[in-house]
Amino acid sequence: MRRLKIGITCYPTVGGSGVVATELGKMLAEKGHEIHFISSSIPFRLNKIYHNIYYHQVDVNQYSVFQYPPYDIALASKMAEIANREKLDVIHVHYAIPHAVCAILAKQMAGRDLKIVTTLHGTDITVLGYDPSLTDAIKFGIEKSDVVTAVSNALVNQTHELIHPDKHIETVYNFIDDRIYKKTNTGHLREEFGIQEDEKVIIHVSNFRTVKRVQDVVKAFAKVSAIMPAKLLLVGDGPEMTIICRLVRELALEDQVIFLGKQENLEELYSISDLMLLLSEKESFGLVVLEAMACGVPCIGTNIGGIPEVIDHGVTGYICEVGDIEEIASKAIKLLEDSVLHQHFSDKSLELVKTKFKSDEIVKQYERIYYRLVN
Ligand code: GMT
Repeated sequence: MRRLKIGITCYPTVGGSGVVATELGKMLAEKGHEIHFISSSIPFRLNKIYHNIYYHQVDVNQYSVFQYPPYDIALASKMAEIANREKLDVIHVHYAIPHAVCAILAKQMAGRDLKIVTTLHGTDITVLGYDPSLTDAIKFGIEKSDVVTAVSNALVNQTHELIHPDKHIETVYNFIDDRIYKKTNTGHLREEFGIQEDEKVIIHVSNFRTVKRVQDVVKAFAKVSAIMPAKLLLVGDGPEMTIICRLVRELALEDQVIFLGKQENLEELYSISDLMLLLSEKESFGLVVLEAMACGVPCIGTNIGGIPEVIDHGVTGYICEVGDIEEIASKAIKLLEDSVLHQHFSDKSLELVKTKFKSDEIVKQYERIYYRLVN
């Protein structure tokens, strides 16, 4: 098979879509493909020099004549420049708007047969899809892409229901690098965080947006900690943080909740955790659940979007209704009190990551899509 030249555009800042795009690029590069990241800053997971990976920065200048900086035009222009100069075969964009629309414009500007693969990650559909001023642009971005993928079956269905594109959308699940996400020996962290021997550790990782319902995490934790000694690790930061701090104070949980803010090397934190809670009201996949499972941590998630495709209910964790704090807490207590059940769920979580979400297989799925287009 000939090696491909692939452009990748994503939002480079912290977020699951940027993580998946970057990890995919890194794995494709390891397989010999030439990868060109085109984005406004270096994707945060691209933290060292990688053979076969190039980065092209999109400069968005602020001109006084424009009310808003012309990011989309600058991106399309950079995509066209790189597509021609590097003779890209494919450009793989993450998010329909603006990235798929920019790629379509870039293809016209470049005047070459650049193939466009678009991956939908959720927010472009589940949030922007409700904005009538954007639905036509999303539909256009999807229909004019050569191949469109989504990160869960739920997102495929939602896209059809909301946007009605005349396009087949394939599910390609997210994956994690299992060389990084695995149980590591970080017992010393328990001591450093002041976690006692007999305390169970619950973890939540998100960007603290309202859709993540972090308040439910704290409320469910309050019920668990009334029954057994426990600590809650809150990892991440975002708009809900002030409300969460207030809630923790109101529930008198200051000594049990550890606010860690944004962190890297999450595998170290998962490795000291007994349970992960992701209780969102919108979630096309829930990458943090997969990361936790890869470190042997059972998860409780909500019955929305792609979460039930990631957590196998009653096997690797539990699925509960959004906002059902009683049920979430009771399932958490059941799992944390029964060490045999917990070990079983932990083993099954590891197994699921290595089968349904096997990174090699998922990267091959993307490769097959690219070869289908260029051959
Ligand atoms: O969840 C977020 O707020 C970030 C967002 C993103 O763009 O990175 O995450 C979306 O993409 C991730 C990677 O595919 C998924 O794991 C998340 O479930 C999805 N978020 C939502 O659907 C809300």
